This record gives sequence, structure tokens and C-alpha cells, in this order.
Amino acid sequence: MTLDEMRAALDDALRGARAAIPGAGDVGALDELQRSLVGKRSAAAAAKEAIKGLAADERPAAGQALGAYNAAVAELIDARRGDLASLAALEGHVVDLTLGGHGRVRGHLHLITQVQRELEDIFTGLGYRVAEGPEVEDDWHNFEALNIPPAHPARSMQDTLYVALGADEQVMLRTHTSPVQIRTMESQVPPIYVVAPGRTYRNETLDARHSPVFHQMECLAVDRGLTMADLFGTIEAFAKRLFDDDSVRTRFRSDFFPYTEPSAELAVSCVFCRGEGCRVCSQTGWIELGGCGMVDPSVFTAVGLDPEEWQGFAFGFGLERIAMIRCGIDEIRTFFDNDVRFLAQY
Ligand code: FA5
Repeated sequence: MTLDEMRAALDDALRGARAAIPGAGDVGALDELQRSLVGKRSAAAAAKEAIKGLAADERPAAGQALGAYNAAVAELIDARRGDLASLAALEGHVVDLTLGGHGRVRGHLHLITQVQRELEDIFTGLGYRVAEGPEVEDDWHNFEALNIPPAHPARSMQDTLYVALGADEQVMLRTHTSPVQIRTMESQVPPIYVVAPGRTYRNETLDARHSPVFHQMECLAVDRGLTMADLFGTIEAFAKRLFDDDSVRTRFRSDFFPYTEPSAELAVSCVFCRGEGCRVCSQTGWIELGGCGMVDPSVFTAVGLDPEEWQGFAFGFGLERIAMIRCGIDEIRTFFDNDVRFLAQY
């Protein structure tokens, strides 16, 4: 081997070393590489052997070339050994950053608002508009125009939360959404098809099914020629949509409300037991939702509509009750406690 051939062989081997050493995955692989680069059968060993056969004046240069090669390989090997040692030390202290942080929990609408929006959707689909009224009402809209005479039990302090404004017992927190019927008929010309959802208040003791603050939805239709068949058909259509079940039946039992005549208590067959009787429906097979009836002629007269010309039906029901039935909730207080662990479920 000539001096030039020896230099060329060492250059080749060093290029290979530069490519291979940084990729050695562990100490074993690195040792193996080191043996192949400077061990017994390496280019370095061959060069060392070749030096013996060179002319005396070429040997110093050949020795220098071999020394430079050995030093370069040693540097590359040492650097990689250091890297591998650092990686091994880190392995014991791994911090998995992909699991860090808690993210942001997105809130959502309260269950009662969800039920209210869904009902609004159902009724607007049937051609109704959404109406609103104030939560602080006057005697005329909450009682008088609804044909609730001064002596009616619903007016007693027991049920009504009065506001200390104006004359005694003339301003109150509305006890139902029915005053929106009056406000709508006072401000709009029939035909009228509206629903009025909203918060209502009664001076009642809190228990599992009653709260002093709750929500109702009122429905009012005023048109020519409306009959109880329209009332029943509308309620049946909305109940089937609400419970997403075509087999839901509706039941109307005679009742009394001063502003409807005839009046009925409105119930639907229990969606849990299909009328067989279960815990949710207290073994009756029926779930009471609210009240309904044909608008009393005296209400039309109070708002200046001719009862001979116009007929109407109205109904009102509690939103908490509907949410409780739909979600199997047996305690009304949970809606108002604002415990996020409860609310987040719905
Ligand atoms: C009324 O409030 C009538 N205005 C309904 C009506 C409208 C009849 C139009 C005729 C025509 P009632 O007091 O029954 O009716 O209440 C209706 C529903 O509201 C009840 O069935 C119940 O679901 C709900 N509700 C009443 N009081 C409470 C309360 N304290 N807590 C929770 N929900 C209640």
C-alpha cells in the first residue's frame, strides 16, 4: 500500500465514521462501531501494518495521517458516549408534557333554559310566536283581567309575593305566566298564536316538587272558530314532540281556572312506564303538567275583544316539572342550588 493509498483509505473510513457514530443508539452499538474503526480489522490496523512497508522518509507523514485519523475517531466516539450518558440520566426524570394542564371546560345552558328553548322551537314550528311579559306585575294583569275576583284564594298573601310599590297589594311578582295572555291581547289584533315562557313566583314553602321561584310556559291562541278540539290537538302534538314518543297519550280532567271555561287539568301518560304505574308517576300512570281551557268570555271583554267574534284556548305548565320528568330528577331544589357537578350532567 502506498502512502497515498493509505491516506485515501483512512479518509474513506473517517467519512463513514462521521456518518455512523452520531446514530449509534446505545453504548453497545457504539462499542461495536469503535471496534470496526480502530480495532484489529479496521482501516487503522491496515494502515499501521502498511507503514512498515513504506520508505523511511514516508513513515513520519504516514504516522501523522494515522494519528490524525485515530484522534478524529476518538473525538466522535467520546461525543456520542457523552450524549448517550445524558439521555440515560434523563430517562429517570421524564416529564410527559402531553398530559399537563387541565384544559378549559366549556359551560353550557342551564337545563331549564335548554327545556325552554326546545319548547320554543316546538311551538314556533307549529306557527306560534314567543311573547314576553314583566316579572313584576300589576293587579290588573295578574288577577283582575283574568277574571280572578278580589276574594279568590289565589290572591291571598299565602300565594302571592307582593312588592311594596303603589297602593297595598297592587304590585306583585307574577304568580303565573297567564298575565302575558292579557298583555298580548291588549297589544295585538287577533289572530294570535303565542307562547310565553318565564320565571314565576309564589309564596310557597320549598319542598321536593315546589319552589317559591319556578318557570312556566303559557300558550294562547285566539282566532275565529277555535274549539276544544284545537286545544286537545295542539297539546297532543306538542307532548309527542316533547317526549319524542308517538305513543304518549294526553288526559284532560275537569278543573277550574277563573280565566278559562271549560277548564281542565292537563296530564300525559307516563313516558317511563307507558301508563303501567311506576315511581315517577306515583303509580298512577299519568303525569300532571298544568292547566288548560277555552278562554273565558269575560277575559275577552276585559281586553276589548268581542267574545261572539273570537274564540281562544290557553294552557300553562311548569318547566321544572318537564325537566324533572325528562331527566328523572326527583328534587326541584337541584335546579336552584347551582351545583356545577349536577348541572354539568345535562
Ligand atoms: C296555573 O298557573 C295556570 N295559570 C295554568 C293555566 C294557564 C290554566 C292557562 C289555564 C289556562 P297551576 O297553578 O296549576 O296553574 O300551575 C301550573 C303548573 O305550574 C303546575 O302544574 C306545576 O307544574 C307548575 N307549578 C305550580 N306551582 C309550582 C311551584 N311552586 N314549583 C314548581 N312548579 C310549580
